[in-house]
Amino acid sequence: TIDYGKIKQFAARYPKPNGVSFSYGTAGFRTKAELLDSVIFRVGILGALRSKKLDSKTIGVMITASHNPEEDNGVKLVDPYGEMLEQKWEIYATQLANAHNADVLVNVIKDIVTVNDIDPTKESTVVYARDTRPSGVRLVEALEHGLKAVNANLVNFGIKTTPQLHYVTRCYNTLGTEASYGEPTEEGYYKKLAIAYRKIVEGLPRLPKIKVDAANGVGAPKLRELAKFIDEDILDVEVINDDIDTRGKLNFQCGADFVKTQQRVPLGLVLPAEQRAASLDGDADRIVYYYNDSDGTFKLLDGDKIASLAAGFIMELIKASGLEEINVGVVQTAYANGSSTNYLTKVLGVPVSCVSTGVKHLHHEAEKYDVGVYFEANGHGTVLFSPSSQARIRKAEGKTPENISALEKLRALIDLINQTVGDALSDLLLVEAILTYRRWTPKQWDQAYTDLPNRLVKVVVSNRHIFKTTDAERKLLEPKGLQEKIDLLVQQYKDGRSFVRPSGTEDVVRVYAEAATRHGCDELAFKVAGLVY
Ligand code: NG1
Ligand code: ZN
Repeated sequence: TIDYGKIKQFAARYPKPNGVSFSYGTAGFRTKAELLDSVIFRVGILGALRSKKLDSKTIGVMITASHNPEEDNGVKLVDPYGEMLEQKWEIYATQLANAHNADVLVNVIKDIVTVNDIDPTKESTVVYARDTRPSGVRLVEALEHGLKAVNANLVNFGIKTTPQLHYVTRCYNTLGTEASYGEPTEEGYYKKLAIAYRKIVEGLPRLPKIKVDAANGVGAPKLRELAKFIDEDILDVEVINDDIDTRGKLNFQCGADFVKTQQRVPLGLVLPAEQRAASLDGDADRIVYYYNDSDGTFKLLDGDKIASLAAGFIMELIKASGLEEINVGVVQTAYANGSSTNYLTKVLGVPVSCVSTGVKHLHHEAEKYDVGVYFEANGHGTVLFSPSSQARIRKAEGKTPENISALEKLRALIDLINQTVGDALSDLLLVEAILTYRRWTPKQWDQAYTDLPNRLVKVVVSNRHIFKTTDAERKLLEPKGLQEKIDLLVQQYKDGRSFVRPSGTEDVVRVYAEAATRHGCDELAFKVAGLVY
């Protein structure tokens, strides 16, 4: 049961800092690590309540600030099947984090218990992990105190990537059932991926070596670990930016976010022409690929390119398997390059939906297809196979050798792809498998379509909350009249497109523009930013 006196005792050690207000957004809570102790203590309590509410299922908690600077940290709750926390509960997280003293905190907890009809006598279990940030040690302790304050069962999963925490959460909750997702261990995760990877590439010539920039984060040791489970005759990978011990190096001039926003190779990478490389972010849930052209131009193969590669491959396999009734769809956000959307709809002929920024939106939309491929342009994404499509693929026998071989590959893909959340390590193997199968160089992959020149700028405004959007964030409703002005500008540029939205993770408004020429795109972005400012 819940002992409110005990909660108060523990809470006294975690006073809320004055003058800050916290908000559980698309990335959970994320800010300077020194502000987070009380927040994470309370997240522990909420995780336990969520577990009690869901009949003692195991809830996940990940302590990370992804691609943010090293001095930041953050925390996210993970629901039983590896999904993001249910939206309604995000409000409780925010309320708990902002309770200004122990009495208010206890009242908020009591409210959550009453409103959700939670049986306080139920057991609760929370599995948690952190990335390599130095502040993580202290914040894990705060989390553990929150869990102990409500007598939850603690499962410390140690230092892990965000997707590994999602994986293990789902494994715990499906253990021994028909829907078992795998062994709830780090080793189980590697074995599952490694076996699936071999099934797809076995017998095919190995690709040249890939260099992977691990952003000096948790992806470095974990990719090395994964590589130990995959024989060198099928994967040749070199991990660079693997220094997780030197302060200040995490995400510094490296990693997926740096490469995507700066459009250049990370610090420490020497990349000869036409050789592929990839960058992970600080918690290894994002990946982008790139190469240098023979004339030295930097070419990015971002989340849109990965989505197109994956969708093309999966559609081909489904056709070859004889299960043509299985539909494939792709989910993007407004940040997807217009050329990618055009390629997907016109060349591949696959339906594309556009949703608001934030993984939970993409994930939910992707669930509407038999096979839903979703990627943000920044490299976060995965592929979801619906339970019924999985059952059909598992059951089908195939009539021809072509059918049978395609079915085997589809089955392997279901295991290779982390279906709980975008996973840089799983996505890396997915791309490597497809490139191996197609015998493609990065340049051949890149030839599917040419990105329209694009520009993303941040504008600092006095109050970003006055910007209200509609149509998957592609149009502004407020401030009144602004959208009409943007439309007038956009019309002046060939293939022009631009939109404005308030960031969910930073105190800025983002302006995106694309157009047929670099000059036109930059000018459009500049002019739209001028309207916003
Ligand atoms: P915001 O700050 O709301 O634009 C950013 C990314 C999202 C997503 C979240 C993290 C861009 C333009 N936006 O969101 O794609 O990754 O952070 O959850 O890259
Ligand atoms: Zn991340």
